[in-house]
Amino acid sequence: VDEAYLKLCQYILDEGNAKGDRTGTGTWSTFGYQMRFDLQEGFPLLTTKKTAFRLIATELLWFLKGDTNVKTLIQQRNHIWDEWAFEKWVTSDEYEGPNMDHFGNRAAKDEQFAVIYKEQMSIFQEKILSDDDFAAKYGDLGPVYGKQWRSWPDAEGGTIDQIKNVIHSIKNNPNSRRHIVSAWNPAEVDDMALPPCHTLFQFYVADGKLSCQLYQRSADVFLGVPFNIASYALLTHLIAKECDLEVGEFIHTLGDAHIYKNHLDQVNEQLSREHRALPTLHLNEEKTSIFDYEMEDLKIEGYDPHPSIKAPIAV
Ligand code: THF
Repeated sequence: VDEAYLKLCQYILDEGNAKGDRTGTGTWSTFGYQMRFDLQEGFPLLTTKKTAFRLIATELLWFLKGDTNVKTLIQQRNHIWDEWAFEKWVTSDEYEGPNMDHFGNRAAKDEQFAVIYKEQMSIFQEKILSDDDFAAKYGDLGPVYGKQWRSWPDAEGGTIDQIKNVIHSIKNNPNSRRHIVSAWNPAEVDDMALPPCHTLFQFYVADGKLSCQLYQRSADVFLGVPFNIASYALLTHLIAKECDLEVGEFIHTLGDAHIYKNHLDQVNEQLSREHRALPTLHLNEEKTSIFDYEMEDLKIEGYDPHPSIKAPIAV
């Protein structure tokens, strides 16, 4: 896993285009790239940098439950979606605190502002946890992954459960070429805090094994991609178990794959490290439905990574 991932990093450094972006951070970027991971070789959690499986798993379970509110994540000490909810709050007319325009960029460059931002962010997190009305209004990210996966609006005023349907089709018609889940709903993209980066995934059954391919339109290679690989690998394990199949490959297809300019030192540090043996994933055998898993049901064993490498997230 680390070899394929670091090869992508090196490729972007060697061949990437200098490209501006929505967040104003600046990137090195390439378009169209594919990696393949054999899930039989171990669980694909990077070993050249400690990668937080707990955050990846709680996020995936949050998607699978159809949840779109960051409150559930914050309750589990998972803060990877906070910035997008915070953005909604600080740009609303109810917000009366110090100006937070472009908070992501400014916090990365200006230490004094970073202190003020952290203060506002913790007030926000506290309010989400303690005030249900506030959480309902500002914790919700709009019709993001959880909503599209579990209740995509149909033309008759009902909803479509894409996860339930794809499990049904894998079980009943494994050879189908239509095992697809789409998060990209053009009618609702404008209402989402962030349009889905993982736009569409497809499953494939051969030889008693379940494979998954993801098309990711935009890939933050240093911070996001290590999470994304492990997340879809975990999803493939959960669906395979539900369908009585072994795991096959995870194929990761990237659109705009970019390294933010303020992640270059971190990438170079990681490129200098040697990879180690992959961990293994253990699922609670007693769980019978993919919708019933909790964090305690998912265990990673034999994970011995190099230390984590901190980097600012672009918002
Ligand atoms: N926006 C951007 N710019 N990059 C992304 O990867 C991204 N995501 C999700 C939504 N918007 C995105 C959120 N996923 C981290 C990792 C994944 C995220 C968001 C943040 C992160 O900061 N990880 C750090 C710290 C983790 C910790 O708190 O311990 C890390 O070192 O891994 C794409 O899915």
